Amino acid sequence: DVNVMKDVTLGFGQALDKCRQESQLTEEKMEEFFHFWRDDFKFEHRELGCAIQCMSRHYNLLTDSSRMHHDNTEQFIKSFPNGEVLARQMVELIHSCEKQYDHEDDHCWRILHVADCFKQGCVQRGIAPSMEMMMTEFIMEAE
Ligand code: BOM
Repeated sequence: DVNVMKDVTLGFGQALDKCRQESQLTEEKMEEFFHFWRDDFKFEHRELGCAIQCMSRHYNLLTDSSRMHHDNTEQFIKSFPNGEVLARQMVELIHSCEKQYDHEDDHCWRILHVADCFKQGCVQRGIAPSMEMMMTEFIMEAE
């Protein structure tokens, strides 16, 4: 459900500020994390992969080999309202994306490809939130 994905993204996105410095992800490359869902968003900066790695670590969602920690990720998603409706589906989608890019040894690049694959999978499954939805919620939270 798109509402669940909106909440999970905004929750996950809370870690962006903490991760900007170590990942070198400047505001020109990504202003706010929810821009991830824009139709025209390009997955081209390695720094974004590094930032997602840092953000995932912040929530303890990665294993020692920088792959998704399945149980922790499922619990993280379930910590949001109605998260249980998407948790398994998201974990399976991310895992199938990880398998496609397992040959990539650079963690930042691999995670960037996995993130792109994850987004495409969400769009195909109709669980990707619209940009309008993301902006509205983001502005409401800031007020
Ligand atoms: O192999 C490393 C796994 C990294 C997972 C990357 C998945 C895509 C994350 C970007 C979007 C996040 C939105 C919600 C958070 C889901 C946990």
